[in-house]
Amino acid sequence: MANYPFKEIEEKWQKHWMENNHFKTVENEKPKYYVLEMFPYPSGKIHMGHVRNYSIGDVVARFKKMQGYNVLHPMGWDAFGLPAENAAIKHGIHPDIWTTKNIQEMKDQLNPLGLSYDWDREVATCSPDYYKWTQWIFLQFYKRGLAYKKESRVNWCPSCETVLANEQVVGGLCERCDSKVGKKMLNQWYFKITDYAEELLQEINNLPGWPEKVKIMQSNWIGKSTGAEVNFPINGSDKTITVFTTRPDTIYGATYMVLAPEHPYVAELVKGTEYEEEVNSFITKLQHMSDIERTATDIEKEGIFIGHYSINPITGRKIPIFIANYVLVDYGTGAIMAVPGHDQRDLDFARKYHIEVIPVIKPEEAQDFTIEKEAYSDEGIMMSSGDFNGLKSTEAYDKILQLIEEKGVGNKTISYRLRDWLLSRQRYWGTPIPIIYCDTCGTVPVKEENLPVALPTDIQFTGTGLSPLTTSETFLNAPCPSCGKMGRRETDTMDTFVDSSWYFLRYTDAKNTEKIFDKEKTDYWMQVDQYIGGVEHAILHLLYARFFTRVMKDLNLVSNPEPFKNLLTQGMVLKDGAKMSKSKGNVVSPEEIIIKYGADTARLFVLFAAPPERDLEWSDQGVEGCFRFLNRVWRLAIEALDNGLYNRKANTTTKEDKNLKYMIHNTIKRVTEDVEGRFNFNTAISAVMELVNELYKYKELEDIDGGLVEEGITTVIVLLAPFAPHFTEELWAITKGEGSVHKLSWPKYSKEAIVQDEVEVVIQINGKLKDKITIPSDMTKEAMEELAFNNEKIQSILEGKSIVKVITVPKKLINIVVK
Ligand code: ANZ
Ligand code: ZN
Repeated sequence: MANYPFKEIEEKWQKHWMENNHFKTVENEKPKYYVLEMFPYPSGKIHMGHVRNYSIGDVVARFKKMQGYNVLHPMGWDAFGLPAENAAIKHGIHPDIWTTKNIQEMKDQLNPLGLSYDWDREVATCSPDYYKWTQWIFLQFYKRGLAYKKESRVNWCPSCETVLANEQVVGGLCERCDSKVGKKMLNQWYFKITDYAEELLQEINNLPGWPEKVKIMQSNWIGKSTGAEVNFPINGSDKTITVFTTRPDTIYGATYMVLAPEHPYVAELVKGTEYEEEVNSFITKLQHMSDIERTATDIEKEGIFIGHYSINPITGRKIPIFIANYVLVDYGTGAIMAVPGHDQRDLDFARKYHIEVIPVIKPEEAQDFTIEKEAYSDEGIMMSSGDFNGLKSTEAYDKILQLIEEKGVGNKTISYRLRDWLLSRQRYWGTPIPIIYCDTCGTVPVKEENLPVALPTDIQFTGTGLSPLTTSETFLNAPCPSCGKMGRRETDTMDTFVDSSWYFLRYTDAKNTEKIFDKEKTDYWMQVDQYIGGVEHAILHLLYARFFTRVMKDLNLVSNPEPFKNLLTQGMVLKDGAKMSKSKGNVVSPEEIIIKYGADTARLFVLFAAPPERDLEWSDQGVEGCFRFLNRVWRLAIEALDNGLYNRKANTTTKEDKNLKYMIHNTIKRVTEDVEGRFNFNTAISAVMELVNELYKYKELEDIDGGLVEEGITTVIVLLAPFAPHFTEELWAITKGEGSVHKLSWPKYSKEAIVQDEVEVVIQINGKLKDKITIPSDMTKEAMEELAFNNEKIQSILEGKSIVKVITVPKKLINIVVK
């Protein structure tokens, strides 16, 4: 038989589903289920990673629908961002046109996959009816003091003359032009995510449906440290330097102090001294290093003595002050007391610059304790620490902290690594920040009724550091919302992470023109029951989305402060062991697979080849195998129908009948359990494959039950429906003649059918396993014992021994105790 006509079938059903609004969703009485895949950037091309992501989501959506849920499964576009602007500069095509064209092209590539999206809820973050609300959120944040402007040190590419996000600095170089990236002071907009640091951290504990590794990454990113701030007076000056330390117990071992080179005191302290020049050139040199590089453990520690000393407020010891590459200005207080005995970075530095090392904590059993190349960072017993000697370091920690507070030289504090979120971008293709600057009134927010602040079209892409918006006369000048005099608009646009921090809420009420969304609708749909996306979003996107949702909860816009109940981070698609990418030239395009085998095979393969969380290795044979499997199911169903197998009456209920019945229902059980919660689509599919094999064997028997064949084939079709939606829809139509397989209820297995009436029992001698036998499960104790004693293996072991007693547990074991 020829291959099944996938092309015809897939086109037919896609058209049918579309015309019949098959995937339209409205709120109703049923329990709801919201499944969401992270929306794509409209690059114009769908790749295998997308196919995998969306196939996973689609199986969940279709499965839950069959389980009786009202399923929300929307799709949209993360449509602002740099590539559109680069295309504009390079090809002279307007970002709007470029983006719209790409969205259409991607839709044209998505539709052939048969995904069950409700396209009526589509959003594109670059459309004014979406970014109007992004601006509205900005205004709410601004009112609450959660959006503010500050002068700060940012990554600056001197060649592109623009600010870069940390992620755009690769190995100290600009992602776009490979120039060395520097630092520059600029006035920028921030979101005060640090206000929510503690909440965002604590509530990670209430996300049982998130992968552990993602939770750990978020915790580390927030990076809470408890410790103390301690004031060290500068010798011969009225200034004090405050350090942040997590180890007050080591204060007796502080042998020098380090300031971040950018610490505001540094310039003052060296001004006009012999150190000034050297310090300045050191700072210039460091500007080319990212914070990540500077704090890497294996980086060469470098620094300079700046000619001053400070006084340890607990010991009175006078210690030299350095600046060094490894201390950052925007963590803690930008200054540290250096304890080389117990901190590796300090030790490396001290050895290099011949600074004294004083160990103040030793391992509990140690006699003569010295430090060589490795700092001792564990707990232990205090030494060289005055009155605290001999105490456990954990006790000394509290006592020294107490002393610091009593003496009034410092206090307990908490420090977070999380920084406020810099959202200003000097770019065109983003959401304009709705602010007007007025000479009289200062910084004035645009009135809500005047939103959106629309992106103008009369702009030039200068390719320099100024936002292209500065070139638009129509945009730039605007009356002050407060006094009406001519003011000037903010020309920065927002980081695209802002757009994607709330799109999942807009889907619940995507076409609302009056409000950002109706609370009743978000209350009905939220939380997202299952969110699916790449692990590369484990930190920023997911943290920002959590932050936004928390703020919206505080604004009473939503009820649940956590947006995503369950999170699945899917693995990558590899080929020849490497991630598929253009640069490696190992890309398999979804289009070519769909043309050759159809979408159902493509879907089946990406779901079958690996569990969703693992990386998936592309295999042409694997794809071929999935295609063959579908054809095998096709032939089975068509042949059974053509040969009248369904109508064949059986006379007996044979052992084979019972076995097939068992297989059918056990497959339902396995697939249900594998798909539900565990998302083990690969084992679910292989369970169906086993059932198909069994049906092939069964139909060759002489005496078969036609009803059972029909039940078996129907079960295969229904169980495969979420995976291969067109294929199963067509087979359903052919074999049943009416209805949609996707509107059926998910099958339930019969408990009776999966009771095995045979069980395996073990035979033991003196409690040791000797043999296993299969017996009817209702066999009596006596009959079991008789079988055991007639077993040849057992007889030979028993020879010459005397039997003390026999312990028999029905359905489990026979234990013969001998002497
Ligand atoms: C003395 C000390 C002794 C420290 C010791 C550690 C071990 P976490 O845990 O990551 O928060 N530190 C403080 N501010 C810094 C900055 N701006 N740049 C670089 N390092 C900084 O790290 C806190 C520890 O890192 C602080 O505690 C401080 O060194 C250093 F045996 O103080 B510690
Ligand atoms: Zn004004």
